[in-house]
Amino acid sequence: MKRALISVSDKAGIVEFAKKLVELGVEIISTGGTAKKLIENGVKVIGISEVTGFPECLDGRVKTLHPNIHAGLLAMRSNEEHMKQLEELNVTPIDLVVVNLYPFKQTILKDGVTREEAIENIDIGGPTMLRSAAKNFQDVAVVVDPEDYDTVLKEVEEKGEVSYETKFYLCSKVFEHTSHYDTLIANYMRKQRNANDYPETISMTFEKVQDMRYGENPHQKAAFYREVGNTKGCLTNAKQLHGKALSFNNINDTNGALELLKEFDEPTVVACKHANPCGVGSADNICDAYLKAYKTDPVSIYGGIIVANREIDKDTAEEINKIFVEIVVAPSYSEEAIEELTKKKNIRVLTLENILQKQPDTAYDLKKVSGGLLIQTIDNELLPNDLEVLTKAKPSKEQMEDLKFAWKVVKFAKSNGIAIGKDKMSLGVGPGQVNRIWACKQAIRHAAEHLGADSLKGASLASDAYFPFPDCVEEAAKAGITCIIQPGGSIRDKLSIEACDKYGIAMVFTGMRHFRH
Ligand code: 93A
Repeated sequence: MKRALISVSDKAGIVEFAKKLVELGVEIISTGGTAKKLIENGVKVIGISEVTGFPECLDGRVKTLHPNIHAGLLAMRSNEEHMKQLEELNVTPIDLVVVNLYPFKQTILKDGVTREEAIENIDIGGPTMLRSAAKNFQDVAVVVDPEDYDTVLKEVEEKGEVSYETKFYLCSKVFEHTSHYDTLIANYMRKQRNANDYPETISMTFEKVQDMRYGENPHQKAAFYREVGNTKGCLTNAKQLHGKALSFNNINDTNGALELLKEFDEPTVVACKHANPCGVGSADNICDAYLKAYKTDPVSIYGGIIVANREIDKDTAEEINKIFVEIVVAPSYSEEAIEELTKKKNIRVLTLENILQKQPDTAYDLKKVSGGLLIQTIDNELLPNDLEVLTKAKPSKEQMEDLKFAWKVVKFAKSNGIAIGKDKMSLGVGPGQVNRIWACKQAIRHAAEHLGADSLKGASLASDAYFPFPDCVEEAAKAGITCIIQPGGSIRDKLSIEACDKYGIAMVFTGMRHFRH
């Protein structure tokens, strides 16, 4: 290794790295700011203009974009003709490129950043050099990540050069890095157009949060990635205060619980199992909300996930600790609550700021299918303003509150889903059934088993999609349910309305459904 080109925006560790290279007999070419820093720290460098014979110009927009650089990077050392041409053109080969790019991501994440500022931070010369060097990786080592400085130094020190395997590894890292960089630019541009569209090709990019021990099952490998951008209120921003690292299923299930929690403004607790709500309670204080969520299903909550939208106090922590739960997420905890919860080794305790912040309407919802990806806008709606009541009985104000509560719960149950609620408490949930009557029967059974059949008298039932037959109404009537909310829209709606009228049930049509698969 004879010649290195160093041009970095992130200058961390660069002085030490360059110094060692010089000690190993490598000469260094560098650009404006990088050269200045190196010289200030006593590293001998050749200015880029000496190599290009051209001044850095246009406020630095043109620094390294020159054939003297790119011929030096792209010439194949094993190709005699290439090497002969370099000699004729008086170009010296470059063996190592150290480049990290203008901080485009950091720039667009700044509050109030202008479009001009963002655009000025699109690096042109850097990715061009990375691409040239990576294409010619057999002859050029290319470092884009300061984490790799030591590996390169060690190999140059030991063998005088970087091994093929390391160069290939570094090259693959370059293309990963530049495509991430370009995707951030493409996404920024799409957002600038306020486009919520579906282009012919779509690039998305994520950054790793953590590796996981395994996936949905122990024989599957897994990692967790975060979106780049505003992820306030998202699980990727939660801070873990106690317990083992979250697993794949923990993350997926907690996400489901959080999405439901975001529908409630008053103190509310959601208990979830396998991403389905098993108990939901709202009350004047978080402890009562927890007790409601617990009571509705003291069996399923065991080993489940609890998310709360208010600070967890001592009383609530003591209640939670009476059973085994996997995860608790809340905006904060009182000191005594933390002391109480962390008595248990196996509980994971997390805080999440902005817990009620929803994703923006422009966010995409993604579903992976074999060989493809389904993309849709997220289901950010709850209820339309104009609800229709076609039954003789009309819901009272209180019943309307119960219906809305059950409707929120059913929105986040897997389809086919039915949820029953009363007095700001879910009584029964029947999620993920292959036909609606089973979901209905399950929700009723759930309530009857844990709270007694009487709990259903005067309760409200919500269905995530329309009733294809009046059988759910029949079932609800038998249980003593007095009002129902459902999208409507079946060709047999009339039969359901007639059944409601027969039993004195009030039924609200929403005109909006909430399938969740
Ligand atoms: O403006 S550029 O796209 N034009 C160039 O020719 C060029 N060459 C290197 N940006 C260019 N760079 C970038 O400058 C590097 O990728 C690096 O991020 C930065 C280092 O500049 P300085 O050494 O002046 O701090």
